[in-house]
Amino acid sequence: MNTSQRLVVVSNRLPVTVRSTGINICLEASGGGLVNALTPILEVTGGCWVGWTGTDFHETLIESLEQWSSERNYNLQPVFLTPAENAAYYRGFSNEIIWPLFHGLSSRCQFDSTYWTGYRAVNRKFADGVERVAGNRDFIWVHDYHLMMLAQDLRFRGLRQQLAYFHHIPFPPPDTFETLPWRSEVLRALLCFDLLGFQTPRDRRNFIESLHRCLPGVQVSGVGERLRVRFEDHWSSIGTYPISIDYAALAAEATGPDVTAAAEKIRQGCSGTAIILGVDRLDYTKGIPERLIAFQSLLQSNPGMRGRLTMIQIVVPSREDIPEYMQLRLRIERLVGCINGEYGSPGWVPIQYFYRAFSRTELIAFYRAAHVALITPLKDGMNLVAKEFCASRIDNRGVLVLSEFAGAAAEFRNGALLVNPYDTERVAEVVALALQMTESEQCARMELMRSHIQSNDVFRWSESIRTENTASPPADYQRQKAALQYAAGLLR
Ligand code: GDG
Repeated sequence: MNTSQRLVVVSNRLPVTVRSTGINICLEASGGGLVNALTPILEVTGGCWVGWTGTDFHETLIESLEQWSSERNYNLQPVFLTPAENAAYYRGFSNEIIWPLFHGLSSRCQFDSTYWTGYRAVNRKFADGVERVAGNRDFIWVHDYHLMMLAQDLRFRGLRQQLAYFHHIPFPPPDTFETLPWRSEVLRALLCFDLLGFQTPRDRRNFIESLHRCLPGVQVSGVGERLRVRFEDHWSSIGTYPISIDYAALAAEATGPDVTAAAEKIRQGCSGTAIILGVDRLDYTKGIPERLIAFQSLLQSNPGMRGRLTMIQIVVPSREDIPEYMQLRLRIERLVGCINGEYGSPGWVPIQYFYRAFSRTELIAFYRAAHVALITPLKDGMNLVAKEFCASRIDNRGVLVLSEFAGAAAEFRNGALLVNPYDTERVAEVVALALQMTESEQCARMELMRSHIQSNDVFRWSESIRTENTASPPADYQRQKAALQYAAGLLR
């Protein structure tokens, strides 16, 4: 993409949250790194964002979205989903098949073929939305596992624009991936993108190995960070682009008087004890019960530490309509209750537990108040909390204890203390080491991580994908279209 090219972003959700106040509809901008990184580019290029509203068809909402767009230099193109489409595409295929499978937890998958049918249909619905807004010279950038079939659907309709895809979650090893009943259909569709981006070299390697395993005839060329794959006369560039955060904004916000006052209040609320912090969306991939068990083990084997440290665990509600997530919440709350009941003493509660989202200011205050950030997902595409914790540490203090299975571990090998989240006794030992780390070692490690994030922020991330050279030998679109039609015929 050249930087003047109009950008069309496609993601599962629009960058706004719809709130209904009786008869009125109100739109609130969603926060987050992706929205912050992409909206300036959309503004400058007069682009468009295509995504689900989170609702079924809604006449008044269309007017509200048009009103929103008219106040900015970019448009929001809504996709509406019926409850049945939501159940099959989002709750079913995305959350009960791809999410657990790609995080290496295949025993949790529900391989229901109606989910697949629904997923295909909704990807076509997104293609309708993209086709409605895409201009000839646009750069179309699709995000994440909800929309893996989209490029194939768009090529089917004859769209020839540059199509890029970024995969936010891990890509599993071939032995895991090949259990997906629709493995070759998914890979064929992904190879209709001109550019495929992954979080880590390991994800990209797993993808390439899965191609070799499941798609005979695929050709891979190149070495190092950027590879090129040829399949049925189409070339795709495959690269590693670790996502990041808006470092400058976060570091600046962390110096604010509101944050400083809130951090002080948090420390006082823990009676000056050392603070170990966990911040996660409610999800079984985040390893929250395992982390609580590690903390329990720390208290069990170090009686001298009791009363001298506090764990703060923030859990942000997520996917609450899925029974498995509610069971996870209950499990976490039972564990917190057991540990507090067993080890607490008058004036000291070992775990402060919050099941809600905090404001940005409050969240940064938690980051600044903590002595140790304990981030131990069982598997994670990147984990932005780890990067946000470091960016907030304007004092260059604090220790990051990080799961070796988080994408961020690939960048923080020398700064963080890496742990296997399943090895709860070792996690407890490493937390004990973190609490004893000298200030000079904390400083050296934190500086290393902060300067890495500063020079590899979210703007650099989006720039590196937008300017990637995807130039490929001119595709023979007629042949490619015929191959796609043949593949689709096999699907019916
Ligand atoms: C997916 C992938 C990948 C958390 N608590 C509060 C709050 N947060 C914000 C954090 C952070 C975000 O939520 C969580 O991001 P993560 O990266 O940790 O995890 P996922 O939501 O699972 O994201 C992940 C990511 O996509 C990007 O590619 O890193 O691997 O799973 O930004 O700040 N925000 C507020 N209050 C809270 O209490 N305001």
